[in-house]
Amino acid sequence: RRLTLLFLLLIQLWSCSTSSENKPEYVLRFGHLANNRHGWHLASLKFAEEVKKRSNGRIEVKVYPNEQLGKEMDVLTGLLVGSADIMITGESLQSWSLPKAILCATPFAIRDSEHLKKVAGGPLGKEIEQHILDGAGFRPIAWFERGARNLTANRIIRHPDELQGMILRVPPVSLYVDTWSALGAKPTPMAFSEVFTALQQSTIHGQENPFALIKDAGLYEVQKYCMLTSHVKSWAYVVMSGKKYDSLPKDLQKVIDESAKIMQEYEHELFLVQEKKDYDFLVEKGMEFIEVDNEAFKAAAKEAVLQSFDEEQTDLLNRIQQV
Ligand code: 2Q2
Repeated sequence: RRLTLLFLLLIQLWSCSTSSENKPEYVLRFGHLANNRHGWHLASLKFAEEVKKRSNGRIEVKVYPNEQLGKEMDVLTGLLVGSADIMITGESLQSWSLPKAILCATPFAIRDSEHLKKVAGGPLGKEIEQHILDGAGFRPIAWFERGARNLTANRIIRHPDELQGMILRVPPVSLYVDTWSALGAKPTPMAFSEVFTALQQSTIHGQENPFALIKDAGLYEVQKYCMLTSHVKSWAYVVMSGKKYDSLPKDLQKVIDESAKIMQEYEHELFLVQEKKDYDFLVEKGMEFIEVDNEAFKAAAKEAVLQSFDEEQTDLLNRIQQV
């Protein structure tokens, strides 16, 4: 009998230990605004997989696409109060008293991919990341190059003069509001998850985004034309709650860092092949691509940016353009 008891005890101990192995010590909630076909989503899943593997299951990352954790601005608050832990963000950080954050998406600041890589991945990128961490407690763990933002509408616009009166959805980013106002449109800040319906109901006339989001959010169903304005070449940040990161033991912080690096590389591989595919897809769906007077857009936007920027932002912009 004693043996049986001992045996039962051992069984119990064994099952306890295996169940605690299966149960993660930390669950991290990772939200973003794209849908489950978008590269951001595939990259977040890759991150979750790497984290699980490298932490031996001690950390579980749960990914929430389509603003399921909340609108971008709300998830930023969520990072501070603990209802979210990781998210993809960028220029919207400008609204968090992070003036330097807008340099990741300033109209006509970045020339091409090569330039973008040198800036985002170099000392200026580090400076912006440090500013985001120090100023708001959001810790950038990776950055993703994005396709150029282009304007979509149901009428053709070739020159800024033709923007007069157009109600244009922009993300809640004050530089975007300032720039499009100066160009003659009526910019209306709105969360991304509301854009499709607003276009469908014509409460807004247009929006601007990279091909990837135009495709994955189905915006081509409610927008006929894509104007090749390429007005913003930007990168986004994957940020983690700094408090959450600091609360992890050192070995798990390392797991986060390593997995984030893998996620960043993986996302970039997807991005490189995806842009052309997205373009072809949109053409096939009947979207028409319109050449615009790029010089006119550029001149008007550059002036608006300088009007909107303070000294610190202008200085950073100048340094970016010297890279
Ligand atoms: O149009 C959007 O909402 C996105 O493409 C935004 O540019 C992006 O999410 C930024 O708001 C990032 O802060």
